[in-house]
Amino acid sequence: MSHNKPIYQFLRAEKKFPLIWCAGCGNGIIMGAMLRAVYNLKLDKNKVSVVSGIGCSGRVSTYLDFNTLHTTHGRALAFATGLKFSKPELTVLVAMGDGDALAIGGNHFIHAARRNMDLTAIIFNNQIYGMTGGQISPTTPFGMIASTASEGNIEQAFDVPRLAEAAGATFVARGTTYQTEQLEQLIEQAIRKKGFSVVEVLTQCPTIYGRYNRMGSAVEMLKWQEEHTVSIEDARSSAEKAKGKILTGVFLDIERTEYIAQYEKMVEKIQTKK
Ligand SMILES: Cc1ncc(C[n+]2csc(CCOP(=O)(O)OP(=O)(O)O)c2C)c(N)n1
Ligand code: SF4
Ligand SMILES: [Mg+2]
Repeated sequence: MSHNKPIYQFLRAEKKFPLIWCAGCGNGIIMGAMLRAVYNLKLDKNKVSVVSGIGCSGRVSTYLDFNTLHTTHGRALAFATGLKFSKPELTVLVAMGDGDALAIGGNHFIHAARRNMDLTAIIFNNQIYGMTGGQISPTTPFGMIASTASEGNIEQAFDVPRLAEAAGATFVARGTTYQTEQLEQLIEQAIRKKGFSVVEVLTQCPTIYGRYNRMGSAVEMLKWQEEHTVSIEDARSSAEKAKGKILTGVFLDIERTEYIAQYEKMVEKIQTKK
């Protein structure tokens, strides 16, 4: 277990706590996993940046003592792209809600993946717009209840790993707030990757999504994750275990020239022509 690591140095606890997140919200679990991943990689906190959008998840940048940007809804990847381009020495983590990353920010998401900029996108997928009271998002599963879907969602949800892979990401993973050690490792691997990395995190929102869908307490929602997910490795070894389950783990880890490296090659080519 790695729960006692001194990650407190990365928190703006004295200035910014208490958190606005509801009791039982999974966002703090994701934040903890991010911090342990940064700690494990021995990154200098002055060379780490966390860029977030707007939403409950977006508040994460407020609480962290890195170089942080709390940007506008859907635009975190656009800000992060500019930041990484001007300061390539920074490790840039981009924290986004599911609505943030895939609805209003959907275009930025697919183009950041296509470009393969060296960013780590972490999607806090609570399957709903939490902050604004429970509208459906592009990851709300079919049939689930939301403030804008009182009879059940009639839209199909994105399969985030497949979307990220098709758009061009070079590292794609899914974790959960139930499997905290796996989540920490996935984020660590994603940060290590030179290229556009995506970690989708299934997280519980007991206050809005859980209440609309009568899923019970935060603990019961975590139990739901335990019962409804299976690691890719276990799924490979047993089709029976995998039946009807959501897969977790690394879906894709490939090499492709990263955007800034490609850009530098172009500059060199132009300069040698002179
Ligand atoms: C341009 C713009 N449109 C709409 C909003 C209102 N708004 C704030 S947060 C949010 C949705 C949040 O959902 P999600 O991104 O899933 O984050 P969560 O709160 O669930 O973490 C919306 C629609 C806004 N702030 N800015
Ligand atoms: S509304 Fe949901 S996502 Fe937002 S802080 Fe509360 S539990 Fe978390
Ligand atoms: Mg959300």
